[in-house]
Amino acid sequence: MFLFAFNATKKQQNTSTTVFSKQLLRFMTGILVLITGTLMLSINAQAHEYKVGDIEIIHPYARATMPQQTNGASYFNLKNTGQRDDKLIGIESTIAKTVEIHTMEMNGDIMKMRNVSEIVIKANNAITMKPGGGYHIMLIGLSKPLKAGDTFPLELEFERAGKLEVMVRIEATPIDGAMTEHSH
Ligand SMILES: [Cu+2]
Repeated sequence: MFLFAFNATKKQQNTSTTVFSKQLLRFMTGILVLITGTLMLSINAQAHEYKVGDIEIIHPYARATMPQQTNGASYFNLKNTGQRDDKLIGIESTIAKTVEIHTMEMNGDIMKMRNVSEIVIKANNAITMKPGGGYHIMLIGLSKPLKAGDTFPLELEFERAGKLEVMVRIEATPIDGAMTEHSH
């Protein structure tokens, strides 16, 4: 009787050890997956940068479009690491008939887009483009729909730093994104 009880306790201990190590293994695997994922992401982000003179273009991307959509938009971060102001004065692409620099501002309740001829990037400063406000690159008359996973070239011209070609990555559009942002 006494022996039996002892055995039972021992068995329980073994089981709980097994359960514990299984959980630990799962936890460790989870951590590993997380670390690997983070590493790959940061390598990806680092690889997607372009530089000409003091100007850096970081992560140029565009939102995927629907087949019937004729216009699209591209965004990137602009950085001027130099001691003098520079200007983005020209932009071209084979992906669209016309490429324009737009700003988007709230005018009361109405979102208004305006075509501007240049973007000034102040010395030691950065400009972040993102959907929903501020600057974006408008692609008017797309030669083909923008498909997530594809890339297309964008030729940028800066007054001081000169010309730079970047590859724009097309990213999936969030469900409610495209319609509200880029209906002219
Ligand atoms: Cu626009």
